[in-house]
Amino acid sequence: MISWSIWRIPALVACFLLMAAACGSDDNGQAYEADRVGATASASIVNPDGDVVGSAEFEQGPTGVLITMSMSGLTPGAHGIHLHEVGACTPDFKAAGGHLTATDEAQHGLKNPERTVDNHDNGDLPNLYAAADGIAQAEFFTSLVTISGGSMPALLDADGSTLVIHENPDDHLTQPIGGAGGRVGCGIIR
Ligand SMILES: [Cu+2]
Repeated sequence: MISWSIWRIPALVACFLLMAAACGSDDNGQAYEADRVGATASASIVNPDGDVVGSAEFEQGPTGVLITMSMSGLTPGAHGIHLHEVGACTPDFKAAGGHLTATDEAQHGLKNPERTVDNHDNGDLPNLYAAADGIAQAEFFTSLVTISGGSMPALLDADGSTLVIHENPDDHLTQPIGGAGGRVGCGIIR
């Protein structure tokens, strides 16, 4: 009888967790599809000539998405890097559209004092730094997007999304892209 009871406890906990994962709700009681923890995506990053110059892996964690990437052929130093709203890099990188956001009123910039949880630019990330040889390796974490939907805008939504690398640093303040300049790398997230 004792061993049966001990076995029952984790089973009941597991059932509860499964129910919670299948049907979450926010503070307002609105149901949303829970983030699929462990969901993954990846992107092959090309330069404006279409040559593959890097790659990125995306993994959904319980509170956000971990991005692991490597890239070569960059000018040394800081480069703005963002999640853009359309999964396209051709005919040129403008096809990637603007940043992935949940509102047209989105405020760009991690240091922007006008920014709130209701209007942040979901595509924002810290800068990517390339070494003297043009190689950059980085891990980023963002709680402002999801891989496939749930609490935040999805990378793999109907029109997809892209990881875009800019020629200059993002100052994390200036609208709409932190003064990061042209687009030197683009990867469709799949
Ligand atoms: Cu950008």
